[in-house]
Amino acid sequence: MIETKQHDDVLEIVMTNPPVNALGAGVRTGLSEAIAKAQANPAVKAIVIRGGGKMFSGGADITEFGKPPVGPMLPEVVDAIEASDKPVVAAIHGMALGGGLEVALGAHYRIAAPKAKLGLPEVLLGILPGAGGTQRLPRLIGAEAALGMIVSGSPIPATKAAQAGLIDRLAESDETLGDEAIAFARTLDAPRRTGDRTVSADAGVFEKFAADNARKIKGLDAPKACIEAVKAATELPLDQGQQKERALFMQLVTGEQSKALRHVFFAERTAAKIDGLPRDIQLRPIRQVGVIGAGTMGGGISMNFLSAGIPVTIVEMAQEALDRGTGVMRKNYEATAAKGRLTPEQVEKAMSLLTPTLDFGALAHCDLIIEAVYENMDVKKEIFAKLDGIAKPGAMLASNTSYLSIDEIATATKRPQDVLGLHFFSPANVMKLVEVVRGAKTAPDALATGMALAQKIGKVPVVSGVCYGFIGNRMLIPRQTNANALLLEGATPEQVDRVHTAFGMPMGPFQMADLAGVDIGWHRDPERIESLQDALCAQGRWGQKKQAGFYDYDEKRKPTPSPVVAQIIDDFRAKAGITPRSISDDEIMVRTLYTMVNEGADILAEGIAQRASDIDVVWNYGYGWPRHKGGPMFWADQIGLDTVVDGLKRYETALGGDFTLSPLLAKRAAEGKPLDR
Ligand code: T1G
Repeated sequence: MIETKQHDDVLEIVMTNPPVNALGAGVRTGLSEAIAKAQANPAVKAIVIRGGGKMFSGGADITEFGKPPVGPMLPEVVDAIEASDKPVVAAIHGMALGGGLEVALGAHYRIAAPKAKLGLPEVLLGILPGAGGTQRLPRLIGAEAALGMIVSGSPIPATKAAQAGLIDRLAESDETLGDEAIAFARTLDAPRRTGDRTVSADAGVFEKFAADNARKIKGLDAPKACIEAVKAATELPLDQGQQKERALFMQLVTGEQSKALRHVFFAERTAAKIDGLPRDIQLRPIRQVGVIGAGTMGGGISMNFLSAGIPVTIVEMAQEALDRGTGVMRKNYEATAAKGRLTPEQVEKAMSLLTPTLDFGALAHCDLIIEAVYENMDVKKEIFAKLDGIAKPGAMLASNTSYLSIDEIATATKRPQDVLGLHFFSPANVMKLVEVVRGAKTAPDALATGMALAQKIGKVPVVSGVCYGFIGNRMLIPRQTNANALLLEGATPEQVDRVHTAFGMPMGPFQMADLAGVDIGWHRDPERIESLQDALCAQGRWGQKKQAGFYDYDEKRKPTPSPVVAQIIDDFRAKAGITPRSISDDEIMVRTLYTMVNEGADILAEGIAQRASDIDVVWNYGYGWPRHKGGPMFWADQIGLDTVVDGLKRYETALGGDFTLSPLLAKRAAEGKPLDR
């Protein structure tokens, strides 16, 4: 956990707790003992603390939260470092995050390798830096800069940290850091305690910061507490400020929001594991990707690979479509560059890796080919049959289908073992989620390669079995069915959507329909009007793209309730003989959110999802589920599965004959156990 090395009169203390040097009890004990021993050792004139392996430290051991505390606690260890009578230098490479950076803040001096990153991401876990970070960081870089780092949770590069005064020196490289730190320590003859400093701030700084960030921190407990703790640093001496920090930390770490955010942190990492497959399974090399279809999805999918430096051959049927598709890709890159997130050179580099062609045969040299064409089974099977004759042996053949059966698509080939689903979410170059769909015959190495590749291009992959809509879109079905029914029964689109946005979703079912396109899946026959969707589409109300859908939109796409839609709904009610009634928010919540949980329980019971937490990852990264509520399955456990079951039973008449209560949900509710046993 801790190794020490004596370099003449400098003691080097190395934290060794792979993979991230999490500051678990063993590391804390070792650090504490090493610092204490050094005080009593006359041969030690100065101390260097660094991390073994790939980073300084990823912070406190999050797996310890919620368990009985084991001393020494991190604040004590950091205080002991700062109290050292011999100068202490923190030598930082890789990442110094959370408690890891707080250890470095307890040191008297800091030197970092040029590519190192330093941050206090606790707020992303629903907590705050609880080992003095809210008190020492402001004393080093000022209250406003500290507020920015602590409330955003975003790490900063070592170069910026040097400019801010957070570190004293930049080393030449990772490789020279150790020696440079020891040499630096040797030049020091006294400690320089950050806690001895004071920091002041104009009174309005904190209120202004809170007001400027109001939208971002709305409904979240941790950011407010971070602001309060940093404010305390400008008003109180270190020890009192630390007491304030500790009190706020304890409130947050035991709160529902932090439990949910920690759940998502681990759920995302667990989702990357495929039960039953060895973690070191041999992956297929993917050097060249082929994409069929240069539409919105094909273009977005291609950008993910190009941005990761993987060449893409993109195929279309007609030159005009090909040119339009590649033009949109370039425009998207240039828009990102305009925001300073890409350099023009990076744009050109990415686009240089793209080979647009009308020649289907050009896919023969690809290691992975992703079909992203019209959502029609016959079209897809025709394409896969052609691919079967063109793709090289061992090439992976993926469909981006969002609903259809990968097993049926695979029957169009003689290589079902190479066929899988890679379901990207629109806009594919932005949304992090990829559902990696395993067919009945998908080879384990193909599945594992799909998962690893998704991570390589910066996505969050989740394994899904084959069913209509896989995990996320299948759960949308009961939500949308009930949302539409609620309109006919008396609710308005804005009432249904408000329940969802008040819950924390970025948008409600009807806002989402307008964004995605009301005409998705429409039969295109304006004479055939059998549903609200038909009625809207027949009048050209296809959503935001037509400035009219369930809402009216101005040129800035600002939505307003539509009297036309209200009339369409009224006409539909009259035709169906429905007398509108007042609909409560509770009924909307149950019929559109509890039914999603019910569907998720079936998805779990059928083995379509490996774990309930995988379903949560799908909803966090594919649909913007509020992270501080963990995900639909975590949230259901938090409010109580019996609450969910009781709610569904309360509205079983309105839910109608098509609705069936998930046996797994009913069972777990009766047992008082969570869905993920
Ligand atoms: N504690 C416990 N386990 C951790 C961990 C942590 N802090 N960080 C990572 N792991 C596990 C992770 O679950 C995974 O496990 C493995 O390490 C590799 O992680 C008092 C209270 C550091 C940037 O929020 O952001 O300090 O799946 O796949 O991509 O103020 O991990 O292999 O079994 O993410 O190289 C604050 C959280 C804690 C940083 C590395 N620190 N970690 O990314 O590896 S609270 C954080 C990360 C705190 C103090 C407070 C990333 C990383 P498994 P990985 P990576």
